[in-house]
Amino acid sequence: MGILNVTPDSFSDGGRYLQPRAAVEHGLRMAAEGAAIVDVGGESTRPGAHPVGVQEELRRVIPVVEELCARVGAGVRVSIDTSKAEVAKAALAAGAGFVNDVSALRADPAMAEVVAAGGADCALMHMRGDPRTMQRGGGPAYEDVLDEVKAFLEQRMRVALAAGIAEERLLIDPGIGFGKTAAHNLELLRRLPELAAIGRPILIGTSRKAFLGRIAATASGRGDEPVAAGERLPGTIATNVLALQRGASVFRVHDVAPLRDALAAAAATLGLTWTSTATSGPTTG
Ligand code: PMM
Repeated sequence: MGILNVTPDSFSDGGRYLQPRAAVEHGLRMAAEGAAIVDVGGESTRPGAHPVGVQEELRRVIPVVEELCARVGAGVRVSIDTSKAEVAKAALAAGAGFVNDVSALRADPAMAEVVAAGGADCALMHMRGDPRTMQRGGGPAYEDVLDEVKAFLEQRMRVALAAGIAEERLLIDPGIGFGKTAAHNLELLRRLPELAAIGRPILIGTSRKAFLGRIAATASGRGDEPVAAGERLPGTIATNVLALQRGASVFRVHDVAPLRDALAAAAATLGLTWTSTATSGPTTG
């Protein structure tokens, strides 16, 4: 899953793809590099980000979704990264086939029905709080982060099923970096097989996230200041490869070509048959 943020303020690529033409070209490039899904988002979810109104979000994303859907080849799906039912509905009407809702159908009471009526695939992600507040204060606390995330995802799956979304359309995502400390993120990655027990494909998003910047800063003796987002590819590769080994099958990333090659090599080593469009084998079924 290639990330296409049509926003002025996303943490690593904000402002780069605000012009529809630049956004579409980048989406097509990621598809050509092997992304099976291109995830178009018009509202930043970085910590502290301010909400965007529905009209502004529609204005940013719909022209991009329309043109991408017309131009990506067969076998590549366009996803809409939104928590607003109106945006999801317009994107599905424009040809998108996947709704990536970081609120897991909580932010907008009309969202579940839109996904169900559109027959779309849907990623349910765990988040503590909302993007404005999730990393505030002394940091979030959990009794057992994996157990809480798992119980949340099971509960959101029940809500989705009750709204008429078909089970085979659902993916689950522990929400790396959303209301979690670095230690929580690492524990979730380590214990991913426990989430795989839910029985739905796992989507994982570690790409360029801050905890990788801090690990790299420590490793290279640069102190407490995280390395820049553009320097977090090695950590992105390491965590996605380990997530593959632990049962993830959809990898939301900025750098599609390097991740394609890393995941292919990892899958071959593990004896999995993985292409950028499918995983199967002993550990992922
Ligand atoms: N992370 C971001 C945005 N959307 N969606 C899912 N399902 N999982 C994630 O981990 C996730 C997401 C934040 O990253 P970005 O600002 O680079 O898009």
